[in-house]
Amino acid sequence: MNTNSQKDYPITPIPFTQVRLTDEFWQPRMETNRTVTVPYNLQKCEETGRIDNFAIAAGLMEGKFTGIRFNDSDIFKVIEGAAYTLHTHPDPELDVYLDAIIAKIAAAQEEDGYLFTTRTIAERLGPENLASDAGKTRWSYLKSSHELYNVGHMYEAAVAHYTATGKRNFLDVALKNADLIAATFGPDKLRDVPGHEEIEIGLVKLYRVTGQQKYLDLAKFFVEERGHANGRELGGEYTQDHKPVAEQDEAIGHAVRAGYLYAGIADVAALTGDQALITAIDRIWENVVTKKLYLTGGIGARHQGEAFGDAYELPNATAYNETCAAIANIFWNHRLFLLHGDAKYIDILERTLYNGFLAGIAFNGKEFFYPNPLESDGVYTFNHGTATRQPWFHCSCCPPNVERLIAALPGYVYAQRQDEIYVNLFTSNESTFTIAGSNVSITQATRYPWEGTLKLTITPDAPTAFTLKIRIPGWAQGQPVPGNLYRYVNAETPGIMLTLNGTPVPPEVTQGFATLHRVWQAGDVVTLVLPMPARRVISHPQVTENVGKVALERGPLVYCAEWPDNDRSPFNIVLSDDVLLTTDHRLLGPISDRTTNSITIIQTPPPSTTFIPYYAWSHRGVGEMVVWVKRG
Ligand code: FUB
Ligand code: ZN
Repeated sequence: MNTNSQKDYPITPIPFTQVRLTDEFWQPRMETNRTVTVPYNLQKCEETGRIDNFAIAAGLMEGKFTGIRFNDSDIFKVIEGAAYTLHTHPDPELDVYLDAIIAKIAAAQEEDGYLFTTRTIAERLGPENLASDAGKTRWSYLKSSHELYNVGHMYEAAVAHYTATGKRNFLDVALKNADLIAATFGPDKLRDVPGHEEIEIGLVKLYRVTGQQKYLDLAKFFVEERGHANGRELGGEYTQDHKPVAEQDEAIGHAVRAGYLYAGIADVAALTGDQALITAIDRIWENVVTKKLYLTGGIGARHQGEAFGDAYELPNATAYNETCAAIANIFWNHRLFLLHGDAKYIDILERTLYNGFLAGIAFNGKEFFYPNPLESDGVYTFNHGTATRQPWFHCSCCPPNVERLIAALPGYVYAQRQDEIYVNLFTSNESTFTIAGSNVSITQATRYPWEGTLKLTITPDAPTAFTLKIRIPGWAQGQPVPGNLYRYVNAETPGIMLTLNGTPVPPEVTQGFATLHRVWQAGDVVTLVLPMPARRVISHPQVTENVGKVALERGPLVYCAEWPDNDRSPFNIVLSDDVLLTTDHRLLGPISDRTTNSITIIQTPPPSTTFIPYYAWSHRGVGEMVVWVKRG
């Protein structure tokens, strides 16, 4: 591990290996992820030639390059997710299988560390193997080649694999490649940047695991070199390469690229203390949450360029909202929380997690959305050729990305700053950590997101003084997101109740956290009640598509109206402000399994209108769905 006494995030996540989910919402999804999605993604990588590309590059088998120039990255992400599952569920068969794939990856690596299967195959077997836009020679077309993007994912995967297994077989491949890149790029070397960011995050992970400064320096170089035309043509807005990062103030261009860049900037800023980068990243965040964020936490409004739109350009049916962009948004907001300690970032993370992200994968763990619109007529084939989830894609960045996030989800629940513990996400779990020299366990019991009651049982191995900081979500305080992009029609907030060992404690909320400091004794119990009425939300008037419309939320969930639950088209629903909204538990018809016990919002008197959680839409065939209905 890195032992440098350098700057870093002041807050550290409690690792996912120390948090065991026991809840009914996420734990079954993690199990589906481990038992279905991981093997499914591996099988897809086999079937589609993604693994063979490495074997062919290595000369281990005959064939030709198949697919897109960045297909290498998909198997890296799948390995990363699989490695996380090995931590918690040792699986010798999976371990051996991953080693076999890693052996092919290692064999495909060129003598000097270069790894990019399409070029290696092209050089061995002929130029027809060079995927389009890969660039004629090494590093000659970084704007589009994805040479640096692919290996960024490899670094993340290799660190995950090394951490899970203790084996260096993958890490050594990654380091050899990173050493080549560090020897090639830099202020006195080749001054160019990746056209698709991602390597910055990967390099920081390599730095953390090895303690080698050169990897952090390289990440810093790639961040700072953007927007500087030192002997090259700038990539422009699409790749966030239009002006220096420290001068940027608007989320722009391809949304996944942007999200990974912003996460990478946060990493570099935290590790170097660079205030100009922190100011820039804060400004860009402000821009997103006040002008470019969907209610679901999705980002990237336009299909064209998979890109952010202009301020308030948030169309519903044609919303792109790539699942990978939601994931990037989660990564970015998590890092900003670690930097600033403000709950508003976890609020955005939570909104994205339960809505814009979770819709991206079907309950069965093997069908996926790439774009995530907020409205569908059941006809427009927004999902790269279909109007419902698909079992993989030709360009299949999203399915492995979903896998790696779900596998690591418990790592987002808690965080620690010296003798402070942050309770960020609400989900039943058992966790252990060390604080002020004591071993402490926290058991969290809740039916979140269906109910807003939370019970925390604290068990230190000896009485220990520390501070417990429990997030009070913005939605519970009458504000869906910071700023005025969205607001509740009725901002009145029912009282939040906090008790300690049965005695009410007035919640003192600082930076969005209720703070309790005391000498904790084994068996201390804290309860938090966050009332969860169904609430109407409206948009800023400049979101033209939503003028005269209203959406419904309950707790962290955004709701939608879908065709099977309503006897009229969801497009014809009119919801007046005075009609009573009641909530109910119900099973979503034929898609019943343990995870589908949903809450609906019913309009009385009849005709009732039923809304289901947005993440659950499109499980019962193809048809109409709307998030924003007419306000009567
Ligand atoms: O370019 C690699 C990935 O493919 C991007 O992150 C996605 O948006 C998709 O275009
Ligand atoms: Zn994607």
